[in-house]
Order: sequence, then structure tokens, then C-alpha cells
Amino acid sequence: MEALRKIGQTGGCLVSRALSASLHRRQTGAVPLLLLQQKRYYADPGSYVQVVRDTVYEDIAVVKMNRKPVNGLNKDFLTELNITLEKLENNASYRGVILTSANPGVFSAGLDITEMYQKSPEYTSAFWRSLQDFWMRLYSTNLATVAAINGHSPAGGCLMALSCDYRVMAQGKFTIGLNEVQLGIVAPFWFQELMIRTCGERETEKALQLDHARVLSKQMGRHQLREKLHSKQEEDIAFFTNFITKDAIQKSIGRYLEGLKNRKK
Ligand code: CO8
Repeated sequence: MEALRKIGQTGGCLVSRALSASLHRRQTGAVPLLLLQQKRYYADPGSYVQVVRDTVYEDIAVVKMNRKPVNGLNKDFLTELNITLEKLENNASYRGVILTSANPGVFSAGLDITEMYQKSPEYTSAFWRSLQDFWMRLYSTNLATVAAINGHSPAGGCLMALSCDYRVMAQGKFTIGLNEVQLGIVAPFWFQELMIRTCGERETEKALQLDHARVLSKQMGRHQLREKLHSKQEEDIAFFTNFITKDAIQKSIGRYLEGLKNRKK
């Protein structure tokens, strides 16, 4: 509860501001502790997801992930998250979602690793599809989304956070990032591209090019630009030749060379 309270105290303002901006709402002045002020409670018995309507901003749903111990994303959990979001999208009384963990300390440990170990190809495919389907919905939902990251958030946990419109993380010694490379797994292209869009190209390259995954990640990340040049090589040579031989450019280069010589004197 402490981490959640911290988000309420230190990040609640950011969360509410992010949602307000996203929903084009006017700030009321008072800072609501969104995560602490909740009323109606929806959860099916045995369900991994709890939905709470915020008491201040009633059009905001707080979606709490509750698959103990670490919100490992298995097929059933991913399917439930997807259905939950679909229901909220179809409920006109909601305009935004805060995604968080019901168990502060861990937002999500990412994919349930046991789902990727010694499973049949059929099951593995179905599992991966459930992740894709949930991700596509979360990433492109019309609802405004905020990840209230109240604990560790590696790999798939980071993917969920990156997929939201805004993120706020609790203070504490919590980790976040695409740590697939530590498992010797290459982050799939859509993981990488999502991180690039949020964190920038260079930071993503540095984060993903570790150990065994270095070569593959580098190739995946740089392949597109390299191929673009390869397919337009003649066009690019023609452009360069035409540009560089223009009188004005030649004069400019001449002046620059002269300046270089004078600098040495
Ligand atoms: N999957 C399954 N079980 C897990 C996972 C997981 N991701 N993470 C933790 N557990 C289990 C632990 O084994 C432990 O089990 P048990 O109680 O039986 O011993 C239990 O959950 C509790 O774990 P901890 O004691 O470690 O809990 P802490 O609160 O101390 O730490 C952490 C929480 C920091 C989240 C820590 O558990 C951790 O680092 N977990 C590993 C996270 C990780 O590496 N996730 C990677 C998942 S892979 C992924 O998401 C993307 C893969 C993309 C594949 C692409 C292929 C092409």
C-alpha cells in the first residue's frame, strides 16, 4: 500500500494532470489522490483484474492487476485484461483508464515465463496471440491511458507502461526496462519500436544491445535504414553529385577550405 500511497502523494498530481490534459478537462485546482479515492468495485470472483471507478473523476476507471505474486502475464490474464479494456471502451461513462497493480511493489514482472517453457507450439502461438491482441487494444484504445507504476516493471510490464499515453512511477528502488536481453531473448520489433517512440532511438539501442541479443537487436534496429539506402543507392548518388557540383555549393566549400587553412596559420 505504501508504494500506492506514494504514487497518490507524489504522482497523483501528474496522473490527474496527464488525464486532464488528455481529456481536455479544466483543472479544478484541488489535486485528487486518484488512487486513494475510489468507490464502486467491480471484480468477478477469482478474477485477475479489478476495476474501480474514481470518486473524483467519475469517468476514470482504475484497472488493478491482481495476479499474485507478481502479475505475471499468462494467457488467461492477458485475455481478461483485453476483455476488461473492451468493456470499458464500450461503456460511454468512461473516458480514461489508470492501469496499476493491486499488489504494490510489483507493477508486473512481465510475461509469465512458465508460459514460454516446454509448451506445445499450438499453446505457444495462442499465448503470443493473446499478448498481441491485448497490446493492440491497449496501444490504440480511444480511452486516455496512464500507467501508475507502483513497483517493479520489467519486460512485459515495461511494455504495458510504454503503451499507455502517460506513465508515473512510484519512488523507491524499483526497476523498469526491457530486460529481455538478460534472458538471452531478443525484444520483438514492436517492443523495440514502441520503446524508440517513447524513449528515443539512441537510448533504446543502448538498452537493448547487451550480451547475446546485441547482434540481432542491432540488425533489427538498423536494418530498415540500411535497406532504405540500399534500395535508393543510385538515386542517392545522383542527388549527391548534382548537389555538390552546383556553383554555389562549390564556392561555399572553397570558402570553408580557405578558412581551415587560415586557422592553421
Ligand atoms: N514469470 C513467472 N514467474 C515469475 C516471474 C515471471 N516473469 N517473475 C517472478 N516470478 C516468480 C518467482 O519465481 C517467484 O516464484 P516462487 O514464489 O515460486 O519462488 C515469485 O514469482 C516471486 O518472485 P520474487 O520473489 O522474485 O518477487 P520480488 O518481489 O522479489 O521481485 C521481480 C519481483 C523484480 C519482478 C522479480 O521477480 C523479477 O525480476 N522477475 C523476473 C522478471 C523477468 O525477467 N521477466 C521477463 C519476462 S519475459 C517478457 O516479459 C517478454 C518476453 C518477450 C519474448 C520475445 C521472444 C521473441
